[in-house]
Amino acid sequence: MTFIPKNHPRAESLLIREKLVEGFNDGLVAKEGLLAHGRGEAYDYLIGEKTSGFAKKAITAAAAAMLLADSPIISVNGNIAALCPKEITKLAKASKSKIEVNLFYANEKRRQNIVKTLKKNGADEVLGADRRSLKKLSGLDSARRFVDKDGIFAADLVLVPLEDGDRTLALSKAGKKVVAFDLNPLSRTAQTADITIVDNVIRGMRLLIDSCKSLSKQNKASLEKIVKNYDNKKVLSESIVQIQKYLKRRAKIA
Ligand code: PTJ
Repeated sequence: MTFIPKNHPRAESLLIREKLVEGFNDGLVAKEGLLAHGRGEAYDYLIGEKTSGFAKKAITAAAAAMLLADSPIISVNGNIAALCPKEITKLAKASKSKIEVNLFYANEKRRQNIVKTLKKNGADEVLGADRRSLKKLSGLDSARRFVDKDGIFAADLVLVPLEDGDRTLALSKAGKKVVAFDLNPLSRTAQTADITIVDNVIRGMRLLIDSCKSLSKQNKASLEKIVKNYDNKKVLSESIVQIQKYLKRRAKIA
């Protein structure tokens, strides 16, 4: 791993980037995943590289929705497997969710590497690797359409961290609630999901685990109230306004 001096002004961002590069070298991340990360970095810069109030609201609603779901599932791609494998397994436990590997750039070796990494980081079971269990999700032409019959296919809530846009709509049309992590509030995923966490998965995932743990002590009625009062359009709009304010400040016209 490249040495990043601790006092480098952008050390944190560079260290996250290194995790991706390491994930690529270890056969977890697709080449295109490195580009996707760069896009995320740009938006992270624009939201101030911190978890804002709008993301915290979405995280609370996401935790409540996951706890209320009958069969929640976390969909894992190469980038998320490289960035937060331990957090995925912790979140699965805290929210009683299943885990499924689902790739856009389908590659058998990479799929197996991701399963191994998740298991090494504490996952009991990882779906999506057994061809005999796969079914087609309708309304989708990409490789992502192949989903496990006992996993994403049967789930009532799917967490899609760091997604390309086409699948969220297909999942929604199939009647599933979709929770997404996406630093780009303008992306199709962000705009289509029921709950969009506009935050870096590196920060937001930990907060989501904590939120699931603390909300698990609450009763069903109060969890339902959190979800009912949540407004994703408003949260997305707040994130766009934050970017606008940031740019105005930098342009010194505010
Ligand atoms: O491993 P695979 O084959 O399933 O492929 C995964 C990628 C990510 C390559 C694939 O899903 C893809 O091409 O995604 P996109 O269309 O580039 O979208 C990724 C979205 O995630 C973009 O909107 C980015 O802004 C956002 N993003 C990138 N890094 C982060 C992020 N959001 C949250 N946290 C990040 N660290």
